[in-house]
Order: sequence, then C-alpha cells, then structure tokens
Amino acid sequence: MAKILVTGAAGFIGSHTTDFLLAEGQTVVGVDNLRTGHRENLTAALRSPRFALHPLDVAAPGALAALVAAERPDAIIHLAALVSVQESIANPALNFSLNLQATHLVAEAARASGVGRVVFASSAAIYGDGVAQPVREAAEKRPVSPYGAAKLASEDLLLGHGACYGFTVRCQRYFNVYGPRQDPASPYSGVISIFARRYREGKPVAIYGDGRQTRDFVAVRDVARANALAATRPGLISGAVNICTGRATSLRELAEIFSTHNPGVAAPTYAPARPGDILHSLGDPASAGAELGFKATTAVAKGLAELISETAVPLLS
Ligand code: UD2
Repeated sequence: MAKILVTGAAGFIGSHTTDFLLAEGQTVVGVDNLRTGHRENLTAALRSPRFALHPLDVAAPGALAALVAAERPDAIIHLAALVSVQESIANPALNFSLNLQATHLVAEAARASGVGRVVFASSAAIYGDGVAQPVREAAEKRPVSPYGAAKLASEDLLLGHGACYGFTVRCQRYFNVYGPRQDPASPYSGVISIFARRYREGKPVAIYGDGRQTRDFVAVRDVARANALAATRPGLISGAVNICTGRATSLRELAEIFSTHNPGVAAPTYAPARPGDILHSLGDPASAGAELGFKATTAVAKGLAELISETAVPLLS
C-alpha cells in the first residue's frame, strides 16, 4: 500500500479521492487551507487512522515542501486550486498564484523530496472553443480564460520538471464533474449542483440558451477512481488524458431527468445564453482507457438518481 498526499483534500473532488484511496487501504496525507473546501466533506475520512488533515496553504512558499519532506509520500495528487473560471476572470492575480505558482511549489516539493509521481487536476478548459468533437488530447490548445491558461501552463511546468528531475507526471483533464458535496453556492457552480438544489427546494431551474448545448458529465466517484489509478498504477509514464465519459447530455435532457424525479416542480424557464458559453464539450475517453485502464462506469441517469436520493430532505412524519 502507498502513502499519497492529496492537496485540496477537503474539496469536492479531493474529498472523494481521499475516501476512495482510504477504502483501497492507502494512507492519505490531506492538505487544505479550507478557502473553498469544507472540513465536513472529510467527516468519514477523519475517522480513519490512515488519514490526517494538514490545514496549510499550498501557495505559501515553503509550507508544502516542509510537509512533503517530513511525510515522504509515494505520490502527490495536486487538486488544490481556484476552481471557478469566472473567479479567474474576476481575479487573474489570485488565479496566477493558486493555479500556477502553487503548481511550481508542488513540483519543487516533489523534486526536493524525491516523490515518484505527481497527479495534476487539469481541465477541459485548456482546449478552449471550436475544437473538433469529441476532443482528443492532441487537439490544439487555445484556452480562453486565465483559468484554462494556468491549467495548461501548469501541465507543461510539471511535465518539464518531471522529465528533468525524474518523476512521473499524470495530468487529468476533467470534463464536467458532478456528484455529492459539489457546492451550489455561486451562480457559476456546476449546473448539476444548482439544478439539484433548485429541484429539491421545489423551484424551477433556469436554462441559459435553448438547452441544446451539451456537456460530458462525469461522476465524481469515477473521477476519484481515475485519480487513484493515476497515483498508484504500477509502471505509468508521464502523460495527459481526458477524464470524461465520451457521452454527451444536453441541458434539456438533464432537466428532464430531474423533472422525472420531481414531478411537482414547474417546467424550466429559459434565459439568454451566457456570454462565452461553449455549445458542445465532449471528450474522447480512449487514452484514459489505454494509459490508466480507466473507464467511467456511471451513466448520467444513474448518477443523478443517486444524487437526488442522497440529497433528498427526509419527509417529516
Ligand atoms: C465547465 C467547468 C469549468 C471549465 C469549463 C471548460 C464546471 C462547474 N465548470 O464549465 O471549470 O472547466 O467547463 O469548458 O464543471 N447552465 C444553465 N443553467 C444554470 C447553470 C448553468 O443552463 O443554472 C448551463 C450553462 O450555461 C452551460 C451548462 O449549463 O451551458 C454547463 O455549465 P457549468 O457552469 O456547469 O459548466 P461549464 O461547462 O460552463
């Protein structure tokens, strides 16, 4: 069994990745500054003797390096980030610090302590608009936000460090991840987290545009498994793969699934398309299959049914 250091462990993807690794029997060193992560996401993990949470800021020079030197993990899964594209546009300096400078500190910590592998949370945002669908990893990268640019630069930075100093780097290009613990608080939160909350509250959802736009929605439990594979599968060499399902779901289809589970809620309203919204985003999952042995197994209808039943408010009797 391995010791894995997870940055952003209290976040949405980080907490599921932590739970998955612990269930596999691995030891997890969690790191989170709790800026957008929540300690409650780790309620189960904190009961494990194989888990500890370190409340430190990855972007603070020296902090992570000292922990990595003390813990000597076999791998680092770097998920701590500024996670909102819109926030990166509003605050590009913070995006630079949290999404690029922090990656450099992770790469340096890995180099200094001889960590064998770094897994990085990249994003479909690196591809930008107008890429042929389904998107393959070799597609031209034209990020259209500070967020996408920092994720792309981080990939290169880590890959260069890994090639030069001799560690393996796995970049995970997540598509639209959804599932329990995704925070619906901001208007720019993932659409599924927003829809889940609205339907639960009995309120109609708003669809931006005509609802025919499509996304490749991948369940967080599948993403957690992909992260564990990237960190622990023997013999991997450096590379970058899409973490996606290869299936497109339109916003209309999404609303229909929610309506079926919540028949009393009024039909969606339609609002103007979001400026900058892309029409279609669909990934090609073949490389993740070939390189990691990963295949997403949760169909959207099933993932949503589980999300809806898990988050349902129990009826008072
Ligand atoms: C996703 C990622 C983002 C970045 C981007 C790259 C999430 C949360 N965001 O942005 O980080 O990687 O992909 O391309 O995964 N919508 C509605 N009603 C709502 C909310 C959203 O119709 O109440 C629409 C929205 O206009 C869009 C679609 O739902 O067409 C998905 O929106 P999103 O914010 O969940 O994710 P996206 O694809 O813009």
